Amino acid sequence: MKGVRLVLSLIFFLGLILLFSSTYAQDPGAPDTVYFTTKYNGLFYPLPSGPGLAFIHINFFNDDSVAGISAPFIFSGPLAYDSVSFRDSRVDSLEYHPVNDSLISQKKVLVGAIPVKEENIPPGRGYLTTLCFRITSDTGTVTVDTSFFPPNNRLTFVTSEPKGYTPVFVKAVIPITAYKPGDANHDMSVSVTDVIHLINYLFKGGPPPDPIVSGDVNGDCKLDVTDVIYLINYLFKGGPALKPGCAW
Ligand SMILES: [Ca+2]
Ligand SMILES: [Ca+2]
Repeated sequence: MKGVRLVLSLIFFLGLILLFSSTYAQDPGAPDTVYFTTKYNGLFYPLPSGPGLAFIHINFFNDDSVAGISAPFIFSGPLAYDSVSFRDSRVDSLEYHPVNDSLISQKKVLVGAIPVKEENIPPGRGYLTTLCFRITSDTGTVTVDTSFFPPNNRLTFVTSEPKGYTPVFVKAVIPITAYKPGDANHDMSVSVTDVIHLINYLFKGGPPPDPIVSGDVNGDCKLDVTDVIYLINYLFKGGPALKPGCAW
């Protein structure tokens, strides 16, 4: 009986090896890559208002067309998951870009992109998706890594053959920086000097706000003259409160 079990186990493992060697072919051509970006190279915690939304963009590069993507992620650090967004994504036009966050208690989320009726995803570079979080501490580091997601999802791109391969993956390690909305010169108070700092940056070649997201006081994800006006109204005319900057 023991012998039979041993033989069965051997057959099982040989089968697994064959399966993986045929399924996980070499990536043809230049290595396809999955990597992370944040708009201002960091995550930002607005003081004193507390957590604003933070965005970690998951990008991908492929030099051949792709027939399917399975991308499971695991994250750690002082953050609470909010949602997954396909805004500005290269796969947003696909009917099927499923998201599975049923394992979010383990800090895992699975993102897929599968052209069913559409053409394969053409070669290119840009967003796959964006993980949206609330940062829960004004200090620390957030990491996002690839993971395994049951029943059988690992980071995989599929060619049209269809063969799967694992793209190069660049793990994200992102520091958290605290800031006060409107405190463009980063002296921890908001005053007319910050108005001038913003004006100098926008119109006179001066240095950017530090961090740059502190200048987006109307929270519209852009830094322009409307932020200068908003800040002036807040300081001099009892205008509405400064908003945490949007770093989409
Ligand atoms: Ca200041
Ligand atoms: Ca703005």
